[in-house]
Amino acid sequence: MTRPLHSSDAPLVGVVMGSDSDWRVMSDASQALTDFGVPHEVEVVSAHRTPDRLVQYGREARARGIRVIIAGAGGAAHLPGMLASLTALPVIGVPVPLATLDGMDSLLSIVQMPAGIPVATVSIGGAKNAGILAARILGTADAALGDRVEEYARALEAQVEEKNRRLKES
Ligand code: RP5
Repeated sequence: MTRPLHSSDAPLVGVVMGSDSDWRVMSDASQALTDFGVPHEVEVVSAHRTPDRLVQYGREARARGIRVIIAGAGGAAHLPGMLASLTALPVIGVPVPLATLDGMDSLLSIVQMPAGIPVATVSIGGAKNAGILAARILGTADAALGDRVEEYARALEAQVEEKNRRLKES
């Protein structure tokens, strides 16, 4: 699954995170996108430490050709919601677990958005699913990518069938 989505390498997904310390989790999103052949960019954008950068990123992403934003942050995780308020692009939020509170604080900071400004929140630490969800969204308008997403789901299904077969044999 390493074929590029388009001939150009222009990023279609922006993977952003509040700190480089979030990369241990967010790299899974980047890996999933790479596996599906989706060109993407990776940036540190902090809602609290770099507010001007946050506004610029959110306001310019769509015009730059980005189609989906994956935003991960820990603790007082305002990055996904603030980005969603600055752009019409779909935003997928990843609650990053920190040492304290096990990521519940991140989850609640991201998931409880006011009506009108949605963030599609994945599970705590669920960056891989965020990458797959972005591929699914882009796959609605790109048949080849949609096919790769479907192949992936079929492969998972086959793995379970194989495990069942072995279980019955043992
Ligand atoms: C959040 O604060 C970041 O998203 C990160 O999860 C957390 C800690 O950041 P560092 O102090 O490690 O840079 O805004």
